[in-house]
Amino acid sequence: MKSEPEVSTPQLEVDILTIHPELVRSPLEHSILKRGRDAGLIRVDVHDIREHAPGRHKQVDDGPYGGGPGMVMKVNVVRAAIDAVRRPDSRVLLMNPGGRPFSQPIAEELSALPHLVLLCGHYEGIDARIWRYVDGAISLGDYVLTGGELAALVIVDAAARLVPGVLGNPSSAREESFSSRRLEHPQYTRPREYDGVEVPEVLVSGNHALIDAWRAEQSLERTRKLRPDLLEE
Ligand code: JDE
Repeated sequence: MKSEPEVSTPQLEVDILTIHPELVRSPLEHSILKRGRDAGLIRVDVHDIREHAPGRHKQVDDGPYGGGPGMVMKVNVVRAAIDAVRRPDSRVLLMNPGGRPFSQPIAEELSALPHLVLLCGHYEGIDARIWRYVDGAISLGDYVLTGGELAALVIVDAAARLVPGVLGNPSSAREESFSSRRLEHPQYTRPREYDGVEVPEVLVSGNHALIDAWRAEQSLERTRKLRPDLLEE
């Protein structure tokens, strides 16, 4: 009887399409993302869009029809890069300032998908005919980056830490901060006194009911003061 090693598929698989693969790779090789990948909980691979450019010149961009500054990424090249990784269960997302604003609920939604394809745009964008081949676009916020790479890394980081087992500690990532629409309570560690400032007495009292109540109150107070918008609705 033949026995094969049991290799389960990662909870979340991500393929990142970029013209700067080395820029994207290094952050994936550190800290929690590295651990999650090494443990087989997530798979993140980076692909060079240029490998899908035909011909000797490997041209990925060209000047815009109608004139104007900058370059536009070629639709045939980007589409070929998508098709090389896309599966029937993929969600293909474009990093773009015009996209759906990224948030913790979107990170939760993405972390539960089997396969994400993150497409990093560059220059003045991608030929508009690309929209037929993607499922949506995500924006990190109202500013323009030099390319979608840093945005894609933010999305991978926020989604990966929600995959069960990726964070070392068992206390659920979903319970904290933004999921409950509250800022975190302040934290302290040793020394007990630093530069004349003492750790709040309650935290060394050993009374856990009192500590929980103090933390909840601090959390609410900080949110009221710094991010009152989180408390509305
Ligand atoms: C993502 N928030 C901002 C930028 C771009 C003029 C100049 C540049 C089609 O793909 C892109 C992607 C990007 C990079 O992503 C961001 C971003 N969240 O900037 C452009 C568009 N117009 C186009």
